[in-house]
Amino acid sequence: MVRVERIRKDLEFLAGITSTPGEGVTRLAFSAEETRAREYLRKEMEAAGLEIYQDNAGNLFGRREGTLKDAPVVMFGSHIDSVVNGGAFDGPAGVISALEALRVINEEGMETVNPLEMVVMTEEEGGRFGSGVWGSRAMAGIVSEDEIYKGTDSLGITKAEAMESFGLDPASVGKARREQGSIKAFLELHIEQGPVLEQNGCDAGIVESIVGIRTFFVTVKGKADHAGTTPMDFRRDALVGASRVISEIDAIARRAGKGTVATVGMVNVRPGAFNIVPEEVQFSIDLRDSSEPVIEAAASEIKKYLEEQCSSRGLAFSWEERLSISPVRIDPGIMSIFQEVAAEKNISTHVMPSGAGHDAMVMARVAPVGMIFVPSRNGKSHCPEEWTDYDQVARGAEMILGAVIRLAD
Ligand code: HGY
Ligand code: MN
Ligand code: MN
Repeated sequence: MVRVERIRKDLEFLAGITSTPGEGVTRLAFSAEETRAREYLRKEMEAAGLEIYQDNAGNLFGRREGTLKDAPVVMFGSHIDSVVNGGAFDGPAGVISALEALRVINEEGMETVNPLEMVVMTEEEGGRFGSGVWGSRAMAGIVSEDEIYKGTDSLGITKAEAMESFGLDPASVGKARREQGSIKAFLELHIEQGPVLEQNGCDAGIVESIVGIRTFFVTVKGKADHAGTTPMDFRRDALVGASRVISEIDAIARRAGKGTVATVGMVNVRPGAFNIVPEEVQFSIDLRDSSEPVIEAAASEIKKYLEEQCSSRGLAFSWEERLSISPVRIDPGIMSIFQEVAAEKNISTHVMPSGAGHDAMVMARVAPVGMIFVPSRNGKSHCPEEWTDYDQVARGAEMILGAVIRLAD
């Protein structure tokens, strides 16, 4: 049996490692906070008898050998990097469930045929460099040179520089790629980040599909001018143009499809003074749907409207795609394993889609994946109010434990 007091201790410790104490968890990729969190996890992983290693993308692994040495590994875990001012459970709930499952396997001296690896994925959120699911994309072999050497964080630091300060060699990221067939299954426990489980009074969600995600960064370029002396007809105001596009993005998503969502979460205005006509505006677009063609159509409609607005206002623009991950269907075999385990352990479940993106949707390129959710109080996430009861995490951890044992035998 997993032990909820250990899960609580781990999660409370990690919740305290943040660069914004009192304002939620901020633990960005390759940061001092992530380093401290990893030091804690390394100690706990060692105590659980795991062989610890890090791959060339920065993913941290704890491995337990099986009886069949080079058999494909059963991998499970999640991430510990967060969004800015985020919550304490998005990511860590999955990492600590994996750790606790391995503690139990170790304490009970269980043997498995396949080796087991828990994983702490690197930069799932993309909160620092704008392109997330980095660790799983490195394992799937779909990272780009540009994002390593060109993409920068808000301080102008490139991912390459951040990786070097983290003791990694950015040029060798390719070595993190996993061969097809080398991973028997990848399992992830995650908080639901929505209200469905709570509304249905269910202990756990069994995920059946994960939405596809496209993110873009758009820069609209106009002309800086004096706010007092420049007549309205002579202006090339980048912010007026960008704001027309941003409100149309909302309308396009509402028209596109039932589950289509689009979010403009970041807007930077330059030079950003009250008495200067804005010269340049950069904004992000996060577009999601369970159907790829719907995402395609919405993205091209947004781009077309951007072109029209810019040409009619004498503005220029750049359109950069940062992330493009296809929608994923979860392996039905793994879903039924989760159902069996839940039934055995008297855990109530609800089959559901995931509107949030996760490493599991990328890992589906290299292995069959399975995903379960544990409830989020009031459906809140990506904010300091994010909460899941520790015994709810423990029930999810029991499902991960049961599924891992089945898959590794
Ligand atoms: O953005 C997401 O869906 C996830 O929380 N990274
Ligand atoms: Mn998240
Ligand atoms: Mn997450």
